[in-house]
Amino acid sequence: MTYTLYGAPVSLYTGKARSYLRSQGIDFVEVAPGSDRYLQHVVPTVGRWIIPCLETPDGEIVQDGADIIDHFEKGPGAPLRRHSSYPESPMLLAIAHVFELFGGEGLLRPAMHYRWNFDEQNLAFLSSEFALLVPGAVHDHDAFVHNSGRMRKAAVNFGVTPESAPAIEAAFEEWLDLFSAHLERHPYLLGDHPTIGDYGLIAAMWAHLYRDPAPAMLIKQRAPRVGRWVERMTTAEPYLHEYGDAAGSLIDDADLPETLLALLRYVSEEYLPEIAAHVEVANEWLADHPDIEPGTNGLENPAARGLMGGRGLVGNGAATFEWRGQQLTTGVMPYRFWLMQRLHDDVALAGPDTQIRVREVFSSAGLEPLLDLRTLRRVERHGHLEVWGAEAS
Ligand SMILES: N[C@@H](CCC(=O)N[C@@H](CS)C(=O)NCC(=O)O)C(=O)O
Repeated sequence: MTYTLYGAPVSLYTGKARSYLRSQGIDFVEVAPGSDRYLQHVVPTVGRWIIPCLETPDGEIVQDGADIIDHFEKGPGAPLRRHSSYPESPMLLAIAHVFELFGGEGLLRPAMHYRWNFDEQNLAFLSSEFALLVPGAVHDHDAFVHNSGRMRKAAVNFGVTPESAPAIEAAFEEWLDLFSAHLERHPYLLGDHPTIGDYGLIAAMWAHLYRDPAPAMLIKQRAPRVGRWVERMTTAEPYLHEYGDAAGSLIDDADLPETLLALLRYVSEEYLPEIAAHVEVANEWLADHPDIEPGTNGLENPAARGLMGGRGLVGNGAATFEWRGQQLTTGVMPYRFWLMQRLHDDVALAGPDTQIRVREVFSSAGLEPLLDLRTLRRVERHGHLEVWGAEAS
């Protein structure tokens, strides 16, 4: 029953899937995307070069970190996992969704900044690590420096500029302090075992922010407890040391710790204006493109990830918003709306009293608007791509 994870140590989204597989004790091997099997079978199956992809023992290919998790949470892999990553409490579930979204998408700014703007500390490491994408490739440092220009430039799409850099660092240090304070009492975001909130956070926090040398040094010096959470998220065995024999239960949803509310407040300041601006731009674009067939994304290149094609480059599907006293412009990616819908859908399933309580908690953290952001058409995943659903009636 061995699964194959196609991914790479340097890859942000592979980190989410790998962390899940490890912490759930699932038997898997990781294979590079430069392998023949990936290039000749997986890429044609999913329609684009993208990692992570999972190949099941039956030969099914699952693309996307959240879909890989759901293969074990809600699909045929369920008997293999140790515990569910979706909290039963609708309140905790809503909070877990927030951090799945924020970790995978809202922490991309520090992830890109600390990866690409610290050459002295990072470059030799990155050059060696990127060579791992292609098995047997000769490590050519100069070629890497030349080729990495595209990725370096892509950082701009996430709002990383010389002007925003100091505030990105201040914001990330604030994040480390708040998360560290929370981890003083809790081994994971919502208690004694990881949830989809932790798996979202580990995306940015692993490959970029804990493995790359410059931010690793920062975390180890400033927030060692966060570093141990990262290590805990990447082991199959219990790694709980300072928490003693944690009972395995999640926190009480009627008594949310102040440190968790502080993290939610941080998300509202750090990410709410951005995702709200993205929804607005997407809705303008959808209003201008009423004829997109449901089940397609209306793009010339259907494999493109940005709203208007390409990679969401600034000037081509980008949104501008206020962040820490400056204007930032970032690329709009429909994938984020799909993650946000998972929050909306689960909140909608809760009873009326619970929904009121969720609103109260979100409102106290300044996050209530996140519950009401809607694109004119839902994002669906179809044929391994993000596509637009039917017009809302
Ligand atoms: N939401 C996606 C995102 C995957 C993703 O963006 N992967 C990156 C590597 S970390 C990638 O494959 N990029 C290739 C490209 O942009 O061409 C998932 O989890 O599958």
